[in-house]
Amino acid sequence: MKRILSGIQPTGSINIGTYLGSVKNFVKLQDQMPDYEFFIFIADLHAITVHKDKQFLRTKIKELAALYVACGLDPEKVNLFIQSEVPAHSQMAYLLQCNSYIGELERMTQYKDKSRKQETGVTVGLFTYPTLMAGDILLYDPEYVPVGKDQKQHLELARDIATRVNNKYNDIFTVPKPLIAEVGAKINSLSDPTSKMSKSDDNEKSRINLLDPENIIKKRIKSAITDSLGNVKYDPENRPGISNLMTIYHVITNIPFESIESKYEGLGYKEFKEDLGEIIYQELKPIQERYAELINSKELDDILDKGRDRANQVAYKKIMKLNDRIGLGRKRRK
Ligand code: ATP
Ligand code: LTN
Repeated sequence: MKRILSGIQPTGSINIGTYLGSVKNFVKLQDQMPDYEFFIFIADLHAITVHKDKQFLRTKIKELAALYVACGLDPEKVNLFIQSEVPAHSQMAYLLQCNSYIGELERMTQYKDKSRKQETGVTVGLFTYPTLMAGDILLYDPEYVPVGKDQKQHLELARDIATRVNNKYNDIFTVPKPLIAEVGAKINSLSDPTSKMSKSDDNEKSRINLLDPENIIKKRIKSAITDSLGNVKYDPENRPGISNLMTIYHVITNIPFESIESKYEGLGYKEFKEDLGEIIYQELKPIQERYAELINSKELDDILDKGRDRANQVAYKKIMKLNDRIGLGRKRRK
């Protein structure tokens, strides 16, 4: 069976950017592509490339798993698991590091950005992060990897590494293709609409988290940066603020941009923002209700156990096969 795989970091609460750009797309895909086996995991090993408090990390891992299911991921269709519970991920990262070059990792823009922002020492883990990510992917031979635009460069590196290892060790990996959602692929910050809405932004006003209460959701939209022109018009180049809000509106409701423009013609931002606040709240309400049921439930643990067991089954096989091809250990008796 062909496969699809993606991961998400438990570095903070999920915001509507990640939800609209990644999670929602995933929920759609699981229904649109019934011929594929889905793997989705919580990338906790990725989260520790920058130091995290133990309690914070534990809480976020569980929260993320519950949120995924609350957002509509169907455990019958998707293997949901926690990365560190499948040891092959760390093993594969090492094997791929021995097939990657310092120069190509130095070119990764996310590494350049994140290492620049780092006040204390930059860890080797932050540097080798893309090889861990390549390993996450190549272990499962997925045909497609749904990601946001910001992960495209990492995915290209994974493809390069796969091709290199294939040439060296006789076609062991499927070369994965990115699957990038057309609109909604990038939701920007509410306080700086030229940069991505991110969970690691220090400014809380820059985002709406999936578990935010109604009053916060509406407050954040009300205070979102727009411009002084005052008319609702989609023009991402020249008017990033209002266009970003319209993108959120469009991705949730499926209403085309032109129809949104005509709906608010002659009205100011106030009406538009009030409606958008309500639209977001209505979208998040059922998710929050389901989350409350799941967070401390046995149901959630059972889902994660099942996902872990299936992932281990596939990943262990691949690691053993690669070890063999490289010539590590003793030759396996088949
Ligand atoms: P950080 O900002 O801390 O690096 P993040 O907010 O980008 O994290 P991730 O866990 O790295 O979140 O991303 C999970 C997935 O969601 C990725 O595929 C990413 O591309 C996508 N994604 C994250 N933020 C957005 C956004 N604002 N718009 C669209 N997609 C997003
Ligand atoms: N690096 C990604 C998360 C991630 C991932 C993956 C995505 C880790 N491993 C494998 C797709 C496939 C991020 O920061 N969004």
